[in-house]
Amino acid sequence: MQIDHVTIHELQIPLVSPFTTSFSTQYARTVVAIEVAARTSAGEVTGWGECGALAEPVYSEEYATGAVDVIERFLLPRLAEAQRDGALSAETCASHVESIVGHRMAKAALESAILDAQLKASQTSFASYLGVTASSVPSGVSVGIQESIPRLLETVAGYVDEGYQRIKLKIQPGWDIEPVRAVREAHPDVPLQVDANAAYTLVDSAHLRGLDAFDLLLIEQPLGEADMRQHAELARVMATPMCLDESVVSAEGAADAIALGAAAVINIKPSRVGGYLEARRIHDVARASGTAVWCGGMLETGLARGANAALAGLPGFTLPGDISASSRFYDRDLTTPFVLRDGRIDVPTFAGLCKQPDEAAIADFAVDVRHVDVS
Ligand code: SMG
Ligand code: MG
Repeated sequence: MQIDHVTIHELQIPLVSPFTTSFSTQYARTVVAIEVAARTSAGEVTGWGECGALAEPVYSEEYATGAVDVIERFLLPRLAEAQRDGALSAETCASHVESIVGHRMAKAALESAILDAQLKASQTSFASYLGVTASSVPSGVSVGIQESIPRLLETVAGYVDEGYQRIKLKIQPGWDIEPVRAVREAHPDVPLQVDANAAYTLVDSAHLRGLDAFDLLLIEQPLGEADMRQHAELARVMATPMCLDESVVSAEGAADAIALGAAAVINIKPSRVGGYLEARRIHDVARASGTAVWCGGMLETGLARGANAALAGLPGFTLPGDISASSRFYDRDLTTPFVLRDGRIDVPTFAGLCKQPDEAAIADFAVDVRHVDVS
């Protein structure tokens, strides 16, 4: 395929309610969406890709306007150069931008847009590209830190009533044992897990062991992003399975985490690891060693939610993902909404990676639009 133009959309989409984690409260989602206009043997196609970076570098170093900058100034010129020598494909995209260090979320957005165009051109769904035969995947929901335990119980009860099959509670020092106990008492059988987004240190080991009483599926990223060895140490003293999110950004890193005993479970977020192709490699590495994985989320819009559902149809994804309905975060999504059916999200059958965006929504939420010529 040959790409002539790329449009970088920066959008701001309001959330249905504020989402508080140990590192921030999000009131709206700043989304960078990449639109590529490609010429293929099947004619002209448009591909879309969504960037996982938040507005500020608080989850990882990447942030939305930084991603726009790196895509425009560093990634697209390399892609333009590469396609002068031959046709582009999603499978070669990463190799053309590998001289740029890091910026995996920016790279993932670009690779996704190219993969979307490629799959649309060949009339292939992302599920069949992956070899996924599942028609739906179980849906979990991530519940932010609330102002009080009664408010938390109300929120969780609402999600359980909607049919969500697993509840993940965000925790931080001062909001951990008691909220988890309250939810476990109210819902003795609900699959439950917690996510600290790196809010603790090893000094907190004895305190964190208090969570072992609540039959949790896992504890996600209690310690810092760089603390792989310390996670292994904490895993040895806790009964709750250790899950890494922020610390695993590649298949090599996943292999190290598993070998060190730092991860009994891995949260695979395609955006965090540089795209869906690397996400599949992490799945393969984990599966070969019997390590469970599940699909994480970055409050994806309809542009990426379906691709996450397809990925989660791979056989190693044995735990429900943070793949909730559009309505969990958005009153108005960028596409027709993803809905829950019996606590599950359908694996898309349309050609490509992304649902067709609603152009009016893209225009209404636009903060900045840049056109880049890459011919
Ligand atoms: O997309 O359902 C979702 C959000 C899931 O909790 C979620 N993501 O660390 O796993 C995580 C967080 C990162 C984003 S917090 C703003
Ligand atoms: Mg997490």
